[in-house]
Amino acid sequence: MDRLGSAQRVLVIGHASPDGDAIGSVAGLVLILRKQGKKAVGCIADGVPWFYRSLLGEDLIRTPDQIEGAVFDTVVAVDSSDLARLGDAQALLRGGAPDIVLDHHRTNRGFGRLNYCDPDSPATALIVYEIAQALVPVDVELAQILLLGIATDTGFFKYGNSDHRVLEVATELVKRGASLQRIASAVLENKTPNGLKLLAKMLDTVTLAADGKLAYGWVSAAMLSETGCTQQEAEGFVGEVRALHGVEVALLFVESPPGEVHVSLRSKSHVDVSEIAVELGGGGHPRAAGCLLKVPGVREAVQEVVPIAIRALQ
Ligand SMILES: [Mn+2]
Repeated sequence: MDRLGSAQRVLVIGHASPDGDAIGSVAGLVLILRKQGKKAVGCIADGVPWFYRSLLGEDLIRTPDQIEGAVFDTVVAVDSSDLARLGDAQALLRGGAPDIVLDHHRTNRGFGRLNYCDPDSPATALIVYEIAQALVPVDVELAQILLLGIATDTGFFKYGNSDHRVLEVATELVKRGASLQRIASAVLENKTPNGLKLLAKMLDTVTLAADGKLAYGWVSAAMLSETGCTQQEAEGFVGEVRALHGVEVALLFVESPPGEVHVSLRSKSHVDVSEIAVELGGGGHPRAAGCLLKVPGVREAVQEVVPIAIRALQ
């Protein structure tokens, strides 16, 4: 915190393929620093997906090429468990490491010069809220962006991490003018007709194993090109697989670009899927984790990951 206090020109980086918590934490911290009179800007490798854009100011988060050459005295990485998660934004780091890491992933590798990681915090945005409370007034703009991070990382207050503290903070943010309805509409009601066609194709692949305790499905590069979709449109598909009654572990394999397969791992009650993800070079939380495999295709990824998941269920 002292380190952040002395900073004057700050770059805040979130992870590539950002979720609501990455966006909320980056934009929230940038707003706090600007309210303190500092120069601050956010950066996310792939930029902000279109459906989040109605929820935050345009000048808060840039892509790496938009801020190349700018000078910062402090770089903060948020909601990211390791350096590789920053994607192309790694090029902006001096000496190959951020000055400060703020995170809540149990699998955080401590890749910053200073590291603050609270695995008991349901969202990095909740940590940012605590920073805001100590430093600046939480106005409607800041409240909205922090509620985005908290709502999305708790599955809109239905995951096991939605404790009374989360609901109290959410209540406080709503009191300050944040709209849960706007967030839910932007995040959950953004499907395209092509995205629904892709979902239908994915549902067709769903396979059960381990006496119905494991379910997995996939999206191949061919399925993406046949439906004219990007990987972004498969976001959330793993939740459809986990929704099956009796399933403890759900896996979704997404091949994009060809030669790379993103694996999303989810569990319902007791299997720690972050251990599986770490074994495969990724990271995450006990109930939600991910990893990236360099394999020829979805079939090879399934062959590699499914036996590990079956073992974890035994
Ligand atoms: Mn998070």
